[in-house]
Amino acid sequence: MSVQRHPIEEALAQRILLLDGAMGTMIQAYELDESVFRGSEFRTHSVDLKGCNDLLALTQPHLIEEVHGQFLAAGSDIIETNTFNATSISMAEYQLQDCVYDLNLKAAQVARRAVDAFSAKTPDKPRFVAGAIGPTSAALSLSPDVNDPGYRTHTFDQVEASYYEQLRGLMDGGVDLLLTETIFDTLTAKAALFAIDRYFREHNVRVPLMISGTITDQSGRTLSGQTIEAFWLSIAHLNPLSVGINCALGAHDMRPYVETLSHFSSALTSCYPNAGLPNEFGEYDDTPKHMAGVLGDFASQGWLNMVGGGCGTTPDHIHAIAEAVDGKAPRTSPNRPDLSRYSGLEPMVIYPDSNFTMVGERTNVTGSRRFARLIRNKDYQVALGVARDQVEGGANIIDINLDEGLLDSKAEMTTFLNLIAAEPDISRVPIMIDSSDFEVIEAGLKCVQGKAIVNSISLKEGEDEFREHAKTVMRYGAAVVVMAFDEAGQATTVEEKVRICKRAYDILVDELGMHSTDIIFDPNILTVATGIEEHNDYAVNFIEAVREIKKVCPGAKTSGGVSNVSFSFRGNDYLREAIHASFLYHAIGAGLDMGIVNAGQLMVYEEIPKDLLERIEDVLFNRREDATERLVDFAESVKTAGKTREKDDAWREGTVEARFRHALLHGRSDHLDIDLQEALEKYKPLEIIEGPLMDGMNIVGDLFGAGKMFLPQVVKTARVMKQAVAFLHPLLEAEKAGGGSSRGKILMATVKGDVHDIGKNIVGVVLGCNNYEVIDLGVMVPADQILKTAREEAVDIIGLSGLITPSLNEMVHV
Ligand code: THG
Repeated sequence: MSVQRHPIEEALAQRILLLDGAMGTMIQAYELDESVFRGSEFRTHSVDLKGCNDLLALTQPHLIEEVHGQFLAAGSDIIETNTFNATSISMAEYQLQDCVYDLNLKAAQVARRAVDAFSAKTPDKPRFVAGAIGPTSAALSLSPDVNDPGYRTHTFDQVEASYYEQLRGLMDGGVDLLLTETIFDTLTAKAALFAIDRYFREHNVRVPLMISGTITDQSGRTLSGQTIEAFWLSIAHLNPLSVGINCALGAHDMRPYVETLSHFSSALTSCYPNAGLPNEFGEYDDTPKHMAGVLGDFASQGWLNMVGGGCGTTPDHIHAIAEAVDGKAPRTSPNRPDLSRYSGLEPMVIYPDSNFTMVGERTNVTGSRRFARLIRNKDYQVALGVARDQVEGGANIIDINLDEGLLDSKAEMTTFLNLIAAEPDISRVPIMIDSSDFEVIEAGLKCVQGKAIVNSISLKEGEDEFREHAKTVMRYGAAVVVMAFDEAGQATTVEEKVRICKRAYDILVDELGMHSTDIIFDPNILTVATGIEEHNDYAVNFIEAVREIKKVCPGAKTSGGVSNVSFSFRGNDYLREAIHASFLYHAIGAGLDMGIVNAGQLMVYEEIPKDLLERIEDVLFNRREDATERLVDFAESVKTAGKTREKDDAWREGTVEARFRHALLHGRSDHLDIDLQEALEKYKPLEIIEGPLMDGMNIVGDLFGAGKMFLPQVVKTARVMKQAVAFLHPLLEAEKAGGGSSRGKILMATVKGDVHDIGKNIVGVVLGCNNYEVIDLGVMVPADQILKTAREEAVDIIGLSGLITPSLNEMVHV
């Protein structure tokens, strides 16, 4: 492959390049009638063709060339072909699906002619033709039927094939670039990108690729529900020249999204807004002056590499924008740290200081009898509930496995993932597609718009198959779990595990060019305490292998199926959970990044009774010959103890302070009201919050910091705290009513990107009790709203809340 820079990259290093404006609006101005659209070629076509703009490249090429010429004269560096709808899928509406290759070929040639004619006049300033690829009318993540959310009008393969045909025409017509634009459903765009990648490979060519998504409204999401960063993560694998935003909004409303994108995208940034929102007559009102003002400011902020106009923009708009950005430095891409990033509707990033990442295990027909029964009975609504419970229980990712002899696993994977796509509270997290049949995995990859994780591939069948599977994973832009298996079977010793993972790493990274951060090694969590001596080192071997793999495979993550370790104790859930908590504590200490777990059911390591913990750790670390027997014996007693422990009310006998501590640590709110009533005999309402409740919170904070509690457990704690504060709130208000005048106005908000608000809420209550006037904007609050309110309300102080790494950056930004 040549590393020579494309001429457009030379130009982009120098300046902000100008795209063109709207072809559609320009064509409308000609007020063409049916016969003009038909030309001589389609005089007898059976359906009306008026309004089929893409046909004009065939029937009225001079007219299209004239429009291109007007934009070039206005200053456009990049001209888009008139092919936005020129796919068989969209053209079927006019029964023109058989002309698609010709339409694209001719449109590319027309644009080529216009551009070449112009470039000849200004040899020092090259211009470019971008083959425009629109979204089609097929939305692969959305059902057109509200009563059937799993229904799709087209398959991924059909959409891919339709795009491929369009591409043949565009490429044969000589385009310089490809521009996939107005993406409102990322899965459809992925099908286009898949076709582009296939075309490049099959023809051994490559042209720079521009990708432009559409944020449909002020929600900041695409129509299919992705945030701009989740969208970016879904399409970044094709190494696009640029990623940007176009259509739907006017320039002004795009501001926060362009800013966000420019801060994280490692590709160049483009932006071509509509001339405002359509008015009641469907016309666009933003004037050239207005648009140029806003876009010129974006350029001054350093956000832009390419800029132009969408619907409603004319050569006058382009001319004004060209003047506004003239001489302004193009954006330089930020240096992004190399992190593991996945996405559902929202991004999921593993930072160096991230907590352990939990993959929900319950949506697995072999891992859950209940889920298996629901799928067999096609009781999908309840099966979706299993997925939802995992996410609500704290799963950052959900593992989906539908491998069962009696099921059509490919069909079930397709059905279930299509259904998940319609549930934003589930599909906000990335999907881990789990199957031992690679065809099922590929079927799954065709149903997810986010950046998914394939679970799994391995060297089991040798290097050739491994390479083929890995390449397929890369083509879909997914990350991948690699199991420590080779031709000889599953690795059980530390040496084998590390050797196989390193061998796989070298093939993936050095040979295939996979990003190391897209690899997740699973060095096999195997069952201990089976009574078979060879199994005794299984747990400790996994833990030690993780430590080594993290050293020899930089960037790669590690994972494992945690519940496997305790299969010997099936039926004794209490013991199994204690084993998982102990195993995880040590594995995480060795560097384990993620695990497939029952997300809602994690025990607090610190809470495992010490005598039990000792016996568990004897087994996990193979510390004594009789470790298994001792644990099995002990297990009999905790089995019954575990059952009674559920209803164990011994903690109710402690002091009220101790009871609050217990309730917070265990996330229990069932006795909260009684305990609060009792505490009120001793404390003032505010003192309860600042005293025993905060003491309990601090203990939880310390355990969390020490890795002995996980985020979902802490979230349960927060819920209890919230309930306690809610209970005390009216009393606090009543007390305050007698108080003096306001001591100042404080605005508080949890910043964009974060939903955590417990600390903020407590501070708010305490401040309120001290006669400060608190304005609380809630969670996920964008910067502009915070600043606007601060000004309007003339506040004295702004207090921002955020818990996780990305929100820290956002706080700095605000
Ligand atoms: N590595 C990778 N993927 C995996 C595994 C792994 N996927 C599947 C599995 N292992 C991880 N998932 C589970 C899910 C459930 C259980 C174990 C592992 C489990 N289930 C209870 C049981 O079988 O006793 C369920 C009982 C029930 O509710 O029916 O333990 O290692 N990459």
